[in-house]
Amino acid sequence: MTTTSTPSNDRKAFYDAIRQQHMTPLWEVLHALVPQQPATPCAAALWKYDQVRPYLMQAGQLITAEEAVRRVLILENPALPGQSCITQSLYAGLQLILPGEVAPSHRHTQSALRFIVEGQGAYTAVDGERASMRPGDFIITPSWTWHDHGHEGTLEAGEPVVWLDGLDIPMLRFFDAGFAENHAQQSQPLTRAEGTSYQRYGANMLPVRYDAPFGQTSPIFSYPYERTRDALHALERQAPVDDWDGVKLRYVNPATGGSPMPTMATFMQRLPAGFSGRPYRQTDGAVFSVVEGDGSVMVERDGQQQTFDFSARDHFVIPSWHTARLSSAQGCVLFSFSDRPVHQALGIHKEERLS
Ligand code: GTQ
Repeated sequence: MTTTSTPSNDRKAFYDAIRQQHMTPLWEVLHALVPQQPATPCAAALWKYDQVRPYLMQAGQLITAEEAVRRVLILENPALPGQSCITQSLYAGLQLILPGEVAPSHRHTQSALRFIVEGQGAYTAVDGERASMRPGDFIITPSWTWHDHGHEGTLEAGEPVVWLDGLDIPMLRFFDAGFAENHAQQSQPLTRAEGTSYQRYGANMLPVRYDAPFGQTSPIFSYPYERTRDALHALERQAPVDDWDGVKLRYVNPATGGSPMPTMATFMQRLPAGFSGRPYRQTDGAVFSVVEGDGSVMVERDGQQQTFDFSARDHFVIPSWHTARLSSAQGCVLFSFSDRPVHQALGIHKEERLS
């Protein structure tokens, strides 16, 4: 039951009186506090890369990576302007690094993922080891690990490198649990050869005395696209394709089978050519980066329907409990991330696959 939305004068006077005591009546807000189903303030949205890219390059002329610390254009949910978030719990941005630049080393309790969108020649260094960035690679920065980004190309021959940053910034803000500090050096000292972590933890094997170097976070910090892509394409040829997802895999922490980070799950999916997906909705709002190909997503909530046509390097967000239906005429590959591990840890994750 909801109460009347226009309280009587008696009640208004009462509310004014109790406000002095920093109290407010539950019955005026109960229906909003405990909704019958998720009622996110977020909107579905699409960022077309050909419209976004010129601004990224303009940012490259306006400020250096060093001065900016991180030269990023935040993807803000259009319904939450000024809040630096793409959903209520997730942050997303597009970061640019130019040949010769360094984004100085720091660490923070926020976990980060990088999904490489374009360009060659950049690297990120995490906890003493570098990972080269190639388009489609998924890289993580575990909570409280030193990280800096750089580009080894020359101004004449190098390419700009752009990646999607996904962080749990709003979650840590919500919990008031954020800490950060800067490294004494621009680039942290390297203590391991590139690829060491992948050899150690990424060959379906683990060191005999596995030491969980990053706690619950995956010890692999670069998941190369080449392997993911091969897996998806082989599965498309030789195994049944899911009617809702196409061929969809989740990235794992190989030591636990859980998500690569405690707060964020990541996925890669292939929609075969001619795929026309069935509708689904989930409590975890998800952010997508289009890796290859093109397609469309129909998003619906409360009878309001939108269709986004996407192509490679576009980004879009499907908020909580919005019904989505993916399709692709020519086939495509989609990376996505969400806060699902938190929903699952709390026992509140819900998914509906509709027909
Ligand atoms: O690369 O460390 O987009 O600290 C936002 C905050 C990137 C990063 C962001 C960050 C970073």
